[in-house]
Amino acid sequence: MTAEKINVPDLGTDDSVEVIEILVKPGDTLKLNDSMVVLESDKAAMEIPATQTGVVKEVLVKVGAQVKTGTPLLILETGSAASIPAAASAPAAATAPAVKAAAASVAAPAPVVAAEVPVAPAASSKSVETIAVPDLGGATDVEVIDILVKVGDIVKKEQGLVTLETDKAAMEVPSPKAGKVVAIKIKLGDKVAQGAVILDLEVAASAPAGATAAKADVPAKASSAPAPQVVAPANTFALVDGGPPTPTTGAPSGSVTLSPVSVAIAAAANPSADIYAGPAVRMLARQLGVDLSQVTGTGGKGRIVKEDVQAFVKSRLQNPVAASPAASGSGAGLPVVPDIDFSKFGAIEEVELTKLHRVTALNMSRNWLNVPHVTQFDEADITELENFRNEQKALADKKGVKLTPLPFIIKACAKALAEHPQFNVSLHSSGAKLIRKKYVHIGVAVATPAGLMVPVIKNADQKSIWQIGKEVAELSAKAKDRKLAREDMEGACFTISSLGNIGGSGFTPIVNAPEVAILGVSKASIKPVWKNNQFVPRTMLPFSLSYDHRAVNGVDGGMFCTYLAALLSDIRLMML
Ligand code: CAO
Repeated sequence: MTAEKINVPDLGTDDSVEVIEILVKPGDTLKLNDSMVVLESDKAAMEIPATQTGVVKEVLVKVGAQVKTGTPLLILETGSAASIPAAASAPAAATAPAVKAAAASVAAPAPVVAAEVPVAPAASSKSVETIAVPDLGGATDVEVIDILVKVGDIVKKEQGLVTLETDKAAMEVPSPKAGKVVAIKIKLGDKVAQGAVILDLEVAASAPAGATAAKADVPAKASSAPAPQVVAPANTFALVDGGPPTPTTGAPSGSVTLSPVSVAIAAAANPSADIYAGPAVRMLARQLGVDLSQVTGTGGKGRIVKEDVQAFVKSRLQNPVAASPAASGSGAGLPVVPDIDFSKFGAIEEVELTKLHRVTALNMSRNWLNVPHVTQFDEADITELENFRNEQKALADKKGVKLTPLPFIIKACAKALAEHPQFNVSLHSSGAKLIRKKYVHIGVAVATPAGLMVPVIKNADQKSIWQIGKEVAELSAKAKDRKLAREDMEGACFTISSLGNIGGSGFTPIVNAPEVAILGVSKASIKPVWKNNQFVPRTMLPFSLSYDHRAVNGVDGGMFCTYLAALLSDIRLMML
């Protein structure tokens, strides 16, 4: 064990900066890159990550202290040589790349004002430009967690194109120009670094060189090629003249335009909201399901600190009624399930959940806690459907479609939704109205090794069984290869979760809010059914319908199930 003094890394300036938050206390175990303190200059806030692993022995600074490059921050007790990364042998002032980048942007924020960079005039009135990932301060393997546009979209300058996330922060990459998206070159889950191509943008011809230079009140970085330039996204936060955070829209005179890296550090993870909080606080809020827009910041300049999030959760737990279920996403005053050291009882292994698993778990909890569920069970006599399906097998093979019962069930649900429109709604978060949908898009739960995904069959009511069968196969293959695009998974009115290929005679699916109902399909089997004064063998399909009892009452639920069973028992009814 050695005690190491951990100093403020190179901030790229001799000026003092303020310690605005201390994120660790004596006794805490730090992993590499865990945030230790938050420093704030008059231009940006930044978290200082640990450059070594170890246990905090003493914190040497207080909130409000003015520190500089090299100021001792804390004493860290470092463990065995094996647990200390190579960086530990570097001088104490050595910085992680992210910090260096952040520091550089604090010292001299690179003015990246794409629209005001003179470029050579284009030959035609339109040209296609490649938009790439901007400088991420050296970060690599940054995950694409959201694609905010699709091919054909017309985007405005500074409109978010994709969201990238490191384990420290998330940020939107804004469009450097207005234009039309003609191709998207990355997909969800891709790991990217600076220069990775995001998309191709068709833009109007650039203005002649120098045409806009006069407008720039900050020195624009000259660029010989029309390489992608990046501006700070609208509605992210810069600190203007040391004052409170102010939404930036472009680069107003006197304001500081943050580079993407400092944006990530100062205003990570929720680019749309006017929230002043660091990445660690945002991550905590995400983990606890707290909407930061509802939290009052008590830190300097109204900054939300961890204690604010904790106090918010505490108050909601003590007064669950005050929590608006629709808005908070949690809203139940439930005690937390304790973590237990299971190794006391036998061998164990800890397995990290994938991001998809974590998101699914969060959504399941949110839906389970917010939606008052009722589940009804029924079964449909699909003997004739199965006869018909088997008759079509040869044709299905010819068409290259795997004709399972599922496309028929999707089609029947689409028809049942059209006939029972009270199931094709979403409740507004105000609780004062509902939104009726005039389209019928049906989600299908697909289990993949990475987790559960729900691609959507759009306008299922207007499609043939063949089309639906083909789409289910294509979308589930895409899901399994993690190739689903955002638009493949959005817009569902109703979801079907089929365990028909697995077994079981019934289950209670969880409503995929804001939808209000979900169908669980179990395995069909031949059963004796009392008909015409005798038992006859019939193929019976068990199914269950869970619905949000705020939107749908029991009678409607019963009628929906009965109607669905009738459609599946006699598929000719679907044509009426
Ligand atoms: N009863 C009896 N047999 C059924 C059936 C049912 N309800 N549903 C499907 N089958 C049969 C099919 O006919 C097929 O058999 P054949 O090859 O002999 O025709 C076999 O089961 C396999 O079907 P499949 O799974 O390949 O195709 P599908 O259209 O039924 O389902 C898909 C497609 C993507 C939904 C499925 O592959 C899948 O991922 N299922 C998991 C869904 C899930 O995870 N649900 C739970 C989520 S909520 O916790």
